Amino acid sequence: MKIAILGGDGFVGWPTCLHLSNAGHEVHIVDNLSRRWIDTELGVQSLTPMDSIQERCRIWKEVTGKSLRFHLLDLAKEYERLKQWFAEHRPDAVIHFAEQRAAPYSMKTDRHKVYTVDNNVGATHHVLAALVETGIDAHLVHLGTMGVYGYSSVGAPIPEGYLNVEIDTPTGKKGQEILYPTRPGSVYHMTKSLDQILFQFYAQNDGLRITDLHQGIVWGTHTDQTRLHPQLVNRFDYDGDYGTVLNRFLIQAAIGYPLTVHGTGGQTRAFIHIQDSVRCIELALKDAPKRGERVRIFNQMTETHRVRDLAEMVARLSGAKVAYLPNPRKEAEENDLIVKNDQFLALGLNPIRLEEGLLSEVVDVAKKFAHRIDRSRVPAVSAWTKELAAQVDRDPERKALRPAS
Ligand code: NAD
Ligand code: USQ
Repeated sequence: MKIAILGGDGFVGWPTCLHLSNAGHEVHIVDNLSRRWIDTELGVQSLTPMDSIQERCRIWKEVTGKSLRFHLLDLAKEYERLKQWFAEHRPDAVIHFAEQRAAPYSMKTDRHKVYTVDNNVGATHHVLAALVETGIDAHLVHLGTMGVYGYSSVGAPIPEGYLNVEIDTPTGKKGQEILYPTRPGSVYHMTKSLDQILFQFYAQNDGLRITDLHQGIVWGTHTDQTRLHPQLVNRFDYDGDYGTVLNRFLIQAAIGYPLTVHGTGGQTRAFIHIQDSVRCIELALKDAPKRGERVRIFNQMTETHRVRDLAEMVARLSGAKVAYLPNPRKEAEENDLIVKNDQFLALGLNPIRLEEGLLSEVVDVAKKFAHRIDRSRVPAVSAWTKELAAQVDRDPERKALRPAS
């Protein structure tokens, strides 16, 4: 297949490009490199040294003989160019990763909120409108988030996207299938909820074939292909805005930094290893919906864990200390989470479980590149409200974690 990978320079996008190119597909990366610019804005860098996207593609060709083509394009700002690109390249499938994906970044200031909504909703809508306008019958696979469901304890498993409800009508109860009600916990997660409505409309109105993958927190760093050469290494975010919880705990353990648990650590979240994430995308690609079918939604996660249990596990493994800090986010202190993921299991996914070997692999990567870590960028300082920001600022334990300036 000819596949356009939008956002193919990112943490999940890059290993997906390699995986699908390795499987024999013709892969085109479309990215505006905004994630690299955000690193510059925040004054941070990936833990792992990343080459330019052009150099990464050159190395892939050298190692495997396979081509990856890179196209610099801003999906949110360059609608006409995107349309032309689709008309010229006519991909069989489009995988859409190209959004601002950090909840803390989306909550930093009003400017960051506006950017995140404009970028994410703009990019998604432009892709949909351009597919309709160019008449390309490509399967669109979008990376959504488990966070659209929200994290209140409902006491029942979260279904894959849809909920059957009964509505009282004058002639009795009528059954209906609706999108599971969204309860996003950040501006970023809200954009993924908005994406869902856009998909529903374009599938229903224009017959677009769309799969939305509600993904949990991705952890780990290497996949089979990124291991092939040091310059194919994946990016690895550790900072307080882009680093995700388990990967953060693992680098913190590697550099002797106390594990930064927010609040009681009673938050339960869904997780998936990066290798499984790329496998799931391939499985979803092969199982395309037909024209006129409703949006296909998969829960792309393999296990759930409570944040404090993860911290204790990493502490046991590494001897790290655990720091319970005031939570900068407005989120439930404790929640249960049971998630259905039957569709991927039925398609043959054999999940990688969180286990010591893989955890140690990340700690080893972190130790190797520990000299690249700026400890002052480790604390999470973006707060969801001004009151939470003040609380976080007053906390003596957090102050103790800050390096002297
Ligand atoms: P990332 O930030 O590393 O990669 C996103 C890529 O998209 C970057 O290369 C960026 O430059 C590009 N991009 C952003 N806006 C663009 C635009 N307007 N035009 C062109 N390119 C643009 O993110 P990631 O961790 O690889 O996540 C990829 C997708 O998966 C995101 O949509 C995210 O919401 C979703 N997701 C990620 C995780 C996770 O734990 N990383 C979990 C669940 C879902
Ligand atoms: N947390 C800590 N300590 C930290 C960092 C985070 O306790 O140092 C807590 C947070 O308060 C939160 C939980 O860990 O309760 C998860 O935070 P996270 O930053 O790992 O994940 P999140 O903000 O939800 O976002 C990440 C990705 C996002 C994706 C989402 C999937 O950045 O792109 O959509 O995971 S999900 O969480 O399932 O919605």
